Amino acid sequence: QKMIICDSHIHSEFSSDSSAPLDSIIQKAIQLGIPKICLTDHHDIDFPINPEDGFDFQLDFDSYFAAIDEIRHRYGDRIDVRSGVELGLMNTVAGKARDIADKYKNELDFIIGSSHLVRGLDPYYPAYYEGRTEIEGIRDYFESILENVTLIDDFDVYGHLDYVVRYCPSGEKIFRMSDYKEVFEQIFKEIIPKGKGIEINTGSLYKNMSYAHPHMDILKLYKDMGGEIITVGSDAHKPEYLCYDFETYARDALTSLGYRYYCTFKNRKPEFNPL
Ligand code: HSO
Ligand code: ZN
Ligand code: ZN
Ligand code: ZN
Repeated sequence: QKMIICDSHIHSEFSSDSSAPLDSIIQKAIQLGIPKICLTDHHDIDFPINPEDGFDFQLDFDSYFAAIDEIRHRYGDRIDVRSGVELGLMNTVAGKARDIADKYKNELDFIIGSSHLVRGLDPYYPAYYEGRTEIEGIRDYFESILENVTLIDDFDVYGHLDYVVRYCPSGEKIFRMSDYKEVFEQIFKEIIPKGKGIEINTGSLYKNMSYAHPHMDILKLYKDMGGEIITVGSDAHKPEYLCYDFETYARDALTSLGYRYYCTFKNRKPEFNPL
């Protein structure tokens, strides 16, 4: 029985927007039978605190690594627990991203670089789309990713490439690859030669979307341009969503595009696992 053996995008109570105890996540992973898991709690560099929810998305790295150590002692005979981070990137944070990757080079197995903010605005909040068309808002997000990957090297895969589509007022139907194709070509031209990847993120499937991030046309372009590094993550913020739709969606999505492997990371290096 084949299975995708690792969830590489998971949040616990160390993320501002999750209250899931680390222990509950690991217990769920063991129950699901996966032999590895990579925790990727949020750290959004220079995130402006939102007064409505008070979330600051700052990770207390020392407590996080200490808790992971403790979890490894408790469950290490049953599951391989990797420590990663989902690093929120912007064009202004290159130096700080480098500092984090350097400071924790012995602790971090994996860094997802993600865009949660474009010029200080999070698409999650309605202000992001105010005063412009949806296509402009979406384009701005993708162009900011291009800027980030040009300026910043301290990530292994770029997270949920079309996160911005999840929150656009008229929903996913507004996205057409032809409106943005040349931006993605430039993004992939930048990251593929550096050995950096992307992820398939099934988190959208238990929210409001019919497909996982990113859209199949984006996954296909990465593959067609020679990209080979792809991780699989649920973006679960609760144990119940661990490995969500991995077998019922992610595997078929990847194999239908001709992907034969997905990656897991240890010490910032990819391991290739058959699909
Ligand atoms: N960055 C979160 C979404 C969020 N933004 C919640 C603000 N609050 C994605 O996990
Ligand atoms: Zn989150
Ligand atoms: Zn994210
Ligand atoms: Zn996430």
